[in-house]
Amino acid sequence: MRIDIISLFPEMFSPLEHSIMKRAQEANYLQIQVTNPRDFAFDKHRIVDDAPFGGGAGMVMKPEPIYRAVESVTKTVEKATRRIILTCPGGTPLTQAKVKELASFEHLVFICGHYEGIDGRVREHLVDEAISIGDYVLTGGELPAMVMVDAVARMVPGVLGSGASAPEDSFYNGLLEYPHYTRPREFNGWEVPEILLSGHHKEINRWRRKQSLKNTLERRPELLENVELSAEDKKLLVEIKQEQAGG
Ligand code: 4GS
Repeated sequence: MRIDIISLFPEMFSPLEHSIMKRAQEANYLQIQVTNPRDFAFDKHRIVDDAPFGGGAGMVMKPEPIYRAVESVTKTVEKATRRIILTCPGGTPLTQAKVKELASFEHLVFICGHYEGIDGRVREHLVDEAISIGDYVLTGGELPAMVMVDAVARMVPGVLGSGASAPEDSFYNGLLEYPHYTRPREFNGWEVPEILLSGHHKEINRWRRKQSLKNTLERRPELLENVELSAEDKKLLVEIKQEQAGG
């Protein structure tokens, strides 16, 4: 997958040069490039923002440098299925379902807003979709772009390596995760659940599924409404509710 990021602050993307994202790029599962719209501002002072028409505080990012920056990264990628995304609080909320959808494209372009915002014509004419990472306001679209790139990248085959854990994590199956434990068996008097030491894989899987259902029921019950529960899941939920009622 190829990912292009359009940002006035390319240095902010250094987290992508570490750990899994670094390895994924080195192994060529991902090609990520950051393009600065300032390089496409052709006036003497390379101006990328201006005061808003109609007045008001703050500056607005001009459309032409962003338009040219996007053109420069789209014309070099041939015949790719592509999505041009604006990171913006008014966009579609980011969910794991949305992440999976984005992961099906060959080329993603993220436009990061900064200052008060971007000239409205960018969203109206250039962008395929605006996406938000949550109902709060940040200083720029760089962190949201990084969140989206990270979440999408780990869905790309190969990125997580051979011990691929994407199918098991939170939200992949619509539920929260079960807890994980490692050595030592006892620490500070705190013990790991006995069942995990038993070697009974069927029982362990049942216990994990039950913990997953329990965490979801207790912390995010609304998620259960959108999950297909098996007969076994329903039995486990009855057990959980009985245990809760029993104190
Ligand atoms: C978000 C968000 C955001 C909005 C960018 C104010 C600078 C800022 N982008 N999800 N201007 N939440 N963007 O807060 O995506």
